[in-house]
Amino acid sequence: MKSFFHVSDIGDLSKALEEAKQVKETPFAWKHLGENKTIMLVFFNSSLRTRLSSQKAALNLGMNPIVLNIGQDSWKLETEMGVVMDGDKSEHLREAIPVMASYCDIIGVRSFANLKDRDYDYAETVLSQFVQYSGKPVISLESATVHPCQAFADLITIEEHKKTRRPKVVMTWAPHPKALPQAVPNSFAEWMCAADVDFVITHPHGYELDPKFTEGAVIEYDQMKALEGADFVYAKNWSCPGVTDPSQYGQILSKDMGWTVDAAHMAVTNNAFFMHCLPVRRNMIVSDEVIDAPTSLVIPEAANRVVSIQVVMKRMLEELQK
Ligand code: SN0
Repeated sequence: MKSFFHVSDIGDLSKALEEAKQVKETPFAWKHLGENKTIMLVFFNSSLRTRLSSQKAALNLGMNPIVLNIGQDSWKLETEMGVVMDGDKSEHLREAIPVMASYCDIIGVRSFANLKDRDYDYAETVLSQFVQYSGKPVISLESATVHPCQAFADLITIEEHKKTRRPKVVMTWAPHPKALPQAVPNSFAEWMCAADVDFVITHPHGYELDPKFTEGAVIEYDQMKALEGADFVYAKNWSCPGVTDPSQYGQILSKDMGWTVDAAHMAVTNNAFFMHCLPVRRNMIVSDEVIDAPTSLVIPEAANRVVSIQVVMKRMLEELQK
């Protein structure tokens, strides 16, 4: 695996899930693979789960992790080409990437959407520079438009908890005080469309995700109708993806608290499990009673972040051995 951005990068999903099961059962069985290998984890934005699970997975594989927080531990980096660097950015990615690459074997990058320029974000401008200038395998640790490590962990969690062969999975938009990226819902949709599940997305009008991630999904604007009979409820806020009106890209179109997932929403489901990638705003996205119920999977879901990224790192290390 040269890079990990999309569900297509992992290949056959049932094989990937089987491998995840093995990694979870015997996490230290591949400790030899990472010997004398280094992964550089580069963070342009905050992180809790991604940072810790990536380091843990690397250590499980015997690999050395190096973490760099851009702008805090390092110079502020310029990401745009052709600009006069007379501002506060001291170094360009064009130099910083090959330098970082010379110190490691794999690179993981977290770089959120700026939510100002849709074309800049959807071209994955920062991540593609890492691919172009590093010559190393690159993992998206949530980039402008995707969060594949999260979506893979979500799929593993659904596989572990499903009670029917083909469960109904509903992703619902929920309100949030800030404008958030579409990376998590994009990837969740992309992975669910590829998985063996009935997948429904519900959101207010104007929040339509980019169709390249939602092909095969049912879009239902009536949230209650969407939730009927659900086996898994996946809540997430995202800002306007600008699909129908590009001028609204990155904006908050609704803060309708009627969309907050509460007991009344869960009552129409098939005693569904509740999921969220975290961090979550309690009583905005989900009520306390729903997230604190035994059917809430937020903690096992976060624990599976080690498993998903360990499968990805393991495959990259196996590739490097060839
Ligand atoms: C990020 C997002 O993409 O929605 C990371 C999720 C893994 N979430 C946030 O930035 C939440 C920030 C907040 O203040 O609630």
